[in-house]
Amino acid sequence: MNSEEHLVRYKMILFGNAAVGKTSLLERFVNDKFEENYMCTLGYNVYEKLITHTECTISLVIYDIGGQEGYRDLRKRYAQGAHTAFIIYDITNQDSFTNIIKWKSDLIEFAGKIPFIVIGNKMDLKDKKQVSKDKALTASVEMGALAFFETSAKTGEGVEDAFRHLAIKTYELSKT
Ligand code: G3D
Ligand code: MG
Repeated sequence: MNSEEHLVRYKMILFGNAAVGKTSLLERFVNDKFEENYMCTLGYNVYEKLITHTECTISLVIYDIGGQEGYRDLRKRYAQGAHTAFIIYDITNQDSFTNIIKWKSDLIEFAGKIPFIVIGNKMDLKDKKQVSKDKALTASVEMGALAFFETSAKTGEGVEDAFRHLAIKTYELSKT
């Protein structure tokens, strides 16, 4: 069976404080935004990206929460049925890192025990860095994340790798 014949589809969500770069990471990663403003009354947009793997093609259907992300009810609806996730902080903002624990408990409460990876975004802003890579890596392992990546939505560094890694790991885990 070739990879085109075998398509798997995952709903992916992005959790993290406002302004950590969720939308920017998506815009960087996804070339073709599909159904722009789809369900905007519910406060989110949906994107799709295909990832080719040796055994299959993975369709990541990625939901981006909008400006009303402060509302718990909206986040709950946003997360329902998700298969995989990013938990994102901003490397220049200590509070956004402290909160990743809270984001993980919301994730489990709303979507169940799904695979996720931790992302430290804005790595281009090295001069303003507040969260060390070592500290973030340790926290990620303790939280049970599949992996930890630093990224920059601005330069693109690490972005493709992070999404690909998550998609492929999610698929591999689904086989076990
Ligand atoms: P959100 O969707 O998590 O709320 P956004 O975050 O994607 O809207 O990004 C919030 C701000 O951070 C934006 O700036 C955006 O340009 C900036 N940003 C996002 N990712 C990066 C990055 O990797 N590097 C740098 N330097 N900036 C980034 P504004 O000024 O529009 O608020
Ligand atoms: Mg956003």
